[in-house]
Amino acid sequence: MIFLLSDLHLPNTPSSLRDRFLAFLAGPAREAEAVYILGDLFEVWIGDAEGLSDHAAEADALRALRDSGVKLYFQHGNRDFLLGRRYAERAGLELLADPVVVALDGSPTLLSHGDRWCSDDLAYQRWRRFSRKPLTQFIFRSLPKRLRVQLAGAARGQSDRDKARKPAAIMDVNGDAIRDAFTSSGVRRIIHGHTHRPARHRLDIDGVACERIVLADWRASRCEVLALRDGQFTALSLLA
Ligand code: LP5
Ligand code: MN
Repeated sequence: MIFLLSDLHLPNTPSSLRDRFLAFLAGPAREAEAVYILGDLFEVWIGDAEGLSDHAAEADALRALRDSGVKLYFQHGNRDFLLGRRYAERAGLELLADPVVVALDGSPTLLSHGDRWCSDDLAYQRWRRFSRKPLTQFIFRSLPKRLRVQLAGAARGQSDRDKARKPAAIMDVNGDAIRDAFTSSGVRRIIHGHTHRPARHRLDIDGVACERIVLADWRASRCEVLALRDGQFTALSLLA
């Protein structure tokens, strides 16, 4: 069995979502061969030093799961793209490129956080290019914690204000970007998160039947992971 999840947005304060994630790691995840976390596991990430103390419980639980023999993979989201090797090593996470093709149950599958395909959201794509530059990240990482907290808060505030004004359609993936992703990778299946629009879309790409699966974001009323067993996908709810 393989589990895939994304967009938990775990805060650095106690939360029911964190409790459910820890219970998942100590429970159902133990049955898995591998767990793929496709980004935005954390609400915001300003550096590994802060992450190691604020998210020590998650690191310990992930590490215990890894030590029990379950492979753990992590892709960066647009909130936690600064998660680095130090935290990954501590938590037993293998960092994956975005996008990446992996064989899931024998079928090549393209995995991504998904934000790269929201190409109609020009303001976001500008921010994405800027914030992913090594120089930007180098400067940000060298700032004192107080300033990094302030800047991350400013970016979050601006993002929320901008989102309130954006048409919903531009915050979804772009059809041509998805078509390009299918044709350039040659896969028949894409799995991603980010858009908070969980669904299974069947598509015809140049006469080939393809599928795009969108993972669910977590909230108080929905904590869901996608399970793949014997070629079948099912959503597993973690709400008691
Ligand atoms: O995250 P969410 O769901 O609100 O919306 C996303 C897009 N927004 C973002 C911005 C993040 O929320 C900010 C997270 C910061 C974490 C890291 C620390 C800072 C590192 C700094 C550099 C290394 O990803 C949103 C999309 C939406 O998804 C749907 O796809 O629309 O995009 C935007 O809102 C983009 C805005 O239009 C512009 C971004 C504002 C940035 C303002 C800069 C001010 C501070 C400068 C900091 C260096
Ligand atoms: Mn996201």
